[in-house]
Amino acid sequence: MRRADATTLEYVTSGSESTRHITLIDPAKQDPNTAANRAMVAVECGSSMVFVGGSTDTPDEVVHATCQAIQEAFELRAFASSQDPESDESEWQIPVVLFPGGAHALSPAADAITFMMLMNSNIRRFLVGEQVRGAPYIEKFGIEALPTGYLVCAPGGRVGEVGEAELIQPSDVDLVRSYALTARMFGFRLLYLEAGSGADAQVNPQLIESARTVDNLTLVVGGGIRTPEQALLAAQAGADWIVTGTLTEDAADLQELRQRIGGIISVLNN
Ligand code: 1GP
Repeated sequence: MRRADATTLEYVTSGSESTRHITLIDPAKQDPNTAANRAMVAVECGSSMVFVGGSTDTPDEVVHATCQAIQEAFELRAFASSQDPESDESEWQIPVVLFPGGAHALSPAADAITFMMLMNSNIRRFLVGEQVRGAPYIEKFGIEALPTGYLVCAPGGRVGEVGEAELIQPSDVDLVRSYALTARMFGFRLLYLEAGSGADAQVNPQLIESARTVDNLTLVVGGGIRTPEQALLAAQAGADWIVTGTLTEDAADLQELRQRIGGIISVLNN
């Protein structure tokens, strides 16, 4: 649930002293109730946004049930906090944002959607085709679109393969800057540098630094980040937001999840 006094885009693009954390929940990887429990632990640890999406072929119903379960959990926690003078209700006003693999993975229960162009794809479908199919539903559902340039960097993982991306290589510092400029000139507000879910290497920090030299773009970085040290590298290079997904999915239980996300957020806040 987002704050009543600001759009999700304002929340996402407003500067913050420290790099903020996004928890990515893939609806294909757990039932909605487990997803809600994981999202609550993430927010208790200081995660500032939830992305719902990831896999390429998850049906709408599963995405919707997951968004609903997370929203209901946050609303209950916000209400409980509003009744407790010691608690801060706004802690639970965390946007739930669709991170879609295509026009099929949409839900009216989401606050917003990363409305993305996979800028280095070789196929029309991921440049504009899925977007044209999804836009009328996004309008109908009243979901806020976050204009996002999405760039897949090596190793790229499954999204690189499915999206037929010409991967940005670790040494492509000038190319990534050209993409960042292009994103801004198209009017995108976010640029997402993606190494691929579960990647064995994170986005090269030099690529982040190079993209950072372009003003007025909010930089989101994800893929292969599992440790506080990796998160710190991305943050120091200039990421505004860091996304982690796999570390949530393969945590043995909520306690381990708390330690993992807590560890990452504590280095981001220092
Ligand atoms: C994938 O960038 C995200 O789109 C998260 O990647 O699963 O490797 O954390 P991980």
